[in-house]
Amino acid sequence: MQDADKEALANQRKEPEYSSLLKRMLTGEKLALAKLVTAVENDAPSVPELMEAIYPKTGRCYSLGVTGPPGAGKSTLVDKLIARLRAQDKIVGVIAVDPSSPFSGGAVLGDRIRMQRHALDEGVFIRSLGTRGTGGGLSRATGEVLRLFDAFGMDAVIIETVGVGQTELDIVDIADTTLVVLVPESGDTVQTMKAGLMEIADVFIVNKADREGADKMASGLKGMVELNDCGASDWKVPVLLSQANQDQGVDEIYEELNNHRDHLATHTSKGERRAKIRRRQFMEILGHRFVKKVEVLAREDERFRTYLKEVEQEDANPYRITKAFFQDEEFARKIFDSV
Ligand SMILES: Nc1nc2c(ncn2[C@@H]2O[C@H](COP(=O)(O)OP(=O)(O)O)[C@@H](O)[C@H]2O)c(=O)[nH]1
Ligand SMILES: [Mg+2]
Repeated sequence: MQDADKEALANQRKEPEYSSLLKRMLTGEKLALAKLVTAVENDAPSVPELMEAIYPKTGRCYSLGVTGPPGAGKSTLVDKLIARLRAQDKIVGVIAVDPSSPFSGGAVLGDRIRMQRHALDEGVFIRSLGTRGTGGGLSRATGEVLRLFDAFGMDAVIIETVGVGQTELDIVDIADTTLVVLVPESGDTVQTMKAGLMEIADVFIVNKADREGADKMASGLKGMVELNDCGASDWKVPVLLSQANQDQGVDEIYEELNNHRDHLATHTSKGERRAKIRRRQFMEILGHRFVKKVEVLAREDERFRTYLKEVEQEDANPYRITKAFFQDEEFARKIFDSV
């Protein structure tokens, strides 16, 4: 049997299981949602089918990205924001992403504790994602989990990520609004610029306002925001002080989030924005499936292995061999027949 046939058969066997999970998820069953999230996290073979099926049910929820250095108080703040959303009867999803950890262990355990009081709330669903199992595609997995949450019927999804200037997870591409949480210890504004936070922040928070240097940090950020304001956008990035652990300044943050959301609704064409998102999703899905296909070939295809052997040779030129690979019609067929 051909590899592709085997894969199709395996998918068929799994299909009933996934489609019943999907039905249960769409009727609001959290356990079914949890299982589907795990499938997405593990990049299970049925995921493309699954995502295709739920896609028409997405595009309704508001997504909020919360990023900043470790220990800035992101989870503490998220906990307080969940409370605000719940007070308005919104169904809330939280995705806690830790790109630095292969396991969704340490940091996320802290997150869980910080958000503990919401764990038993029917209207809150908290899930953590580490790099383990995601095939390196943490950004893909996060986007897909967000779409699952969206299809489930969440009104708002908060994505907490550790932002240390890494580009692995481009939260801006995923979230409607991006909140950057800094602390007085985060250093000067030059560092903030270097980390690229200026470009991604829709709202800046200086948390731990009880600490020395908070006002200075905030005014530095304000100056930077003004300088950066080149009129390209009508949105003026607010800089707010907070003490998340004391629930201080959180109402103002919540208000600005709503302002930004309204701003998006009135100032940007929804159609245009969505088109851009779909274009990016298409490129991402295409790239991901192509890479996966090549990985399968590398593992299972005898003839592909001759390429690998060749490239391992002392004087091999990987560029020349890549060119030869692309000119090899058999592989073109193998890749495109079964993607
Ligand atoms: N002093 C002070 N500590 C805070 C404040 N907000 C949060 N914390 C504490 O900072 C620590 C790290 O918070 P956490 O929310 O886990 O940070 P995260 O890593 O950004 O998610 C915890 O011990 C919080 O209680 C604040 O405004 N002031
Ligand atoms: Mg945290």
